[in-house]
Amino acid sequence: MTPNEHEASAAASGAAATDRFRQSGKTGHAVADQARVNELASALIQAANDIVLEKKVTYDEYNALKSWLIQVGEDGEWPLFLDVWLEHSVEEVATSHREGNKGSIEGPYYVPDAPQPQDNRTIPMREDESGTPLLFKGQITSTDGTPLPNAKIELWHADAEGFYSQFAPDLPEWNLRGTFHADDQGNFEIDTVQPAPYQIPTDGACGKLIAAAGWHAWRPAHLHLKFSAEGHELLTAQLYFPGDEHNDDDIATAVKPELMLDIQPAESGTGVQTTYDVRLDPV
Ligand code: MBD
Ligand code: FE
Repeated sequence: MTPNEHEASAAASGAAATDRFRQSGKTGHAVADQARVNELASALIQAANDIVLEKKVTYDEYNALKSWLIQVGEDGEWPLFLDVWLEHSVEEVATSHREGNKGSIEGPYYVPDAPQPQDNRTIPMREDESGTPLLFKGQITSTDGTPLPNAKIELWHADAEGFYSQFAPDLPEWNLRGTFHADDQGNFEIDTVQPAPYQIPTDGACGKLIAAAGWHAWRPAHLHLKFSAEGHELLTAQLYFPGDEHNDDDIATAVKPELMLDIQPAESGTGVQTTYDVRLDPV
């Protein structure tokens, strides 16, 4: 853990992400089917042993792995580690049957029940929130084109310095987190600001691995979204900004061409705007 409390330390954001996961209702789903546990655990152990034998892993390397795994836990970075390096494949399996819009991983920083702004339009932000104003609008329909009145839109994203509220210090609790509803034609318009690219904490176990392997720690700037409507599958997505230098080498492998926004100068004259239409799969 870093002694500097003013930074978004790995241990602090890791602890927050671990707490969030424990409160999420996603825990405790023990896989009851013994045959399935046997199948998955055996395959994972076999894959790890195959690597040791094939790569001729030494005792020094084995012990480095052991201390690193211990540190992942101490830093609370299991949610970060899994969501960065594994969730994209789970998401692919979970959504491959869909005909509607592509989704992407949820990541470690979602918080449910974000406030619904009174104007159903402006995401909670500081009075002097920095960043390019962004009007994000679109229409939510079923895959057959039927508008989905009152569909729910949850939006959360980093600020213009790349920090997420509730996972970095000194930010208002719900900064840049909001819940909105589409109108009777499924249309929505949300005012926010453009997020900055996100760098995974460099001072924790995940950062240590990234440095040791000579990788970079960046995700391209992104909006996180959940779209939901009665009778339809929940769509968890991320949307990206053309031109970001990390669109092609996202550390979390969560970019898809269908998730690229079309960013235009705002008709209002201030900032930018983008239209993104969403088709949800019926259940
Ligand atoms: C993020 O902001 C994120 O979206 C993911 C997937 C992992 C780490 C930080
Ligand atoms: Fe993110």
